[in-house]
Amino acid sequence: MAKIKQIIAREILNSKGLPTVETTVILNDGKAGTASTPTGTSVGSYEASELRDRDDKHFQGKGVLKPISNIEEIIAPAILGMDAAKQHEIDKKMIELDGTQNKGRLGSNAMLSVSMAVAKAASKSALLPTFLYLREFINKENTVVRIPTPLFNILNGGKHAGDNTNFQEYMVIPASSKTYSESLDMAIVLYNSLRKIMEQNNFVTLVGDEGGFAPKLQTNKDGLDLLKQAIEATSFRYGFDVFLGLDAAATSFFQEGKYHIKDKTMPLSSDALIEYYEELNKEFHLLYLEDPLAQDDWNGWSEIYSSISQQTLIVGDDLTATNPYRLQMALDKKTITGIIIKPNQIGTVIEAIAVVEVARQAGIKIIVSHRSGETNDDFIADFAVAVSADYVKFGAPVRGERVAKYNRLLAIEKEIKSL
Ligand code: 2PG
Ligand code: MG
Repeated sequence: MAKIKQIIAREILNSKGLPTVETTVILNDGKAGTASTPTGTSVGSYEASELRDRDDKHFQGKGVLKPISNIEEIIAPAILGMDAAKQHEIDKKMIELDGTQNKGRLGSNAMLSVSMAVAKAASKSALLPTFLYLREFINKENTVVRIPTPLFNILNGGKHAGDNTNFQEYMVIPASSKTYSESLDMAIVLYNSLRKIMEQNNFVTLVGDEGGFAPKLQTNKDGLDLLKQAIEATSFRYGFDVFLGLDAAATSFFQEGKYHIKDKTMPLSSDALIEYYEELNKEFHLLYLEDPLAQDDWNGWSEIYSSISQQTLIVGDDLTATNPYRLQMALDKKTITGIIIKPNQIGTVIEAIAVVEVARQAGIKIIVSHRSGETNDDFIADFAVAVSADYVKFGAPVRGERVAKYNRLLAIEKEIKSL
């Protein structure tokens, strides 16, 4: 039983040059854990609130000295001396200290970095890798320890790439029968194949926030065409070895009741956008479709569920925001067959696990996801394996902050084999 002895918080930069919170938790047995929080670019309205200083003289108002002082002056005094293995009690204590619905007082960035650092330190104390330690906190019934199938976002769009397209993420998805290392190898073959196709078509091969290529395209459909060509230029069979998926992130192109996409000259109603997805689906047989509609377009979500959820996973991200109330609404209204889990959308490890449990009970797929603004922290790789997620979404298989997670999964894959 190791107790929390010291907590140190500091300001660091994320992959987009934005300050973020990193916390080290030191226990009285000498073990320590360090964790930092990611930040989204397409942030939904129902996410827990990240605290920033708004002091123009420090990192252009984006500094995080306030959440850091909240850790040092409010959270630390309350949890020093607590047993680090009591993750429920520690997270609950922070939730009480915050006292708001959206973590607006202490900041989700402050709370999550402490929550994850506690879990990392406690797992070291327990002499367990974090992915095994965290299983203590899940309902293990009907779960297995395995690596989730990765979704590789190899073409970046929307807010992650200067609005080159409206859809945000174009993903290749290896068949779930592949081992994780085979999937990673496949992702690299496909990534390099896409680069070649782009070079042949005179596109610049610069990359977006998540490491995927970010060509300026005429239409959103062009992105799917490029991915299909990239697959066809390899020995992988489209629809057998590899599938396509999209995160439309539709909230970001929804204005004044209409969806604005460059494929059509006029803005689209919800029904018209759904028809367009149906058309795309006939051609590309999408395995995965995230945030096809805006975060409050409940009717649209019910419609698309009725129309294509038999063939395609319909996944909530901005819609559900890793929030138990939003998830319950989404289930009651029959809108999703999968949910994105981002611990920073809710703010503590235990609350994120609670959302996973509800999703699993409901029989929908669980996708653990990074954010576009990441650090090299690899906690979510362990978290995804611990909660027995179906999929992980960590971006393209390039750039340090993405590769940190993919490489951690390689290490876990090897550890699992020796269990
Ligand atoms: C998403 C995420 C991660 P962001 O929409 O799924 O890919 O993007 O972190 O910008 O919200
Ligand atoms: Mg998303």
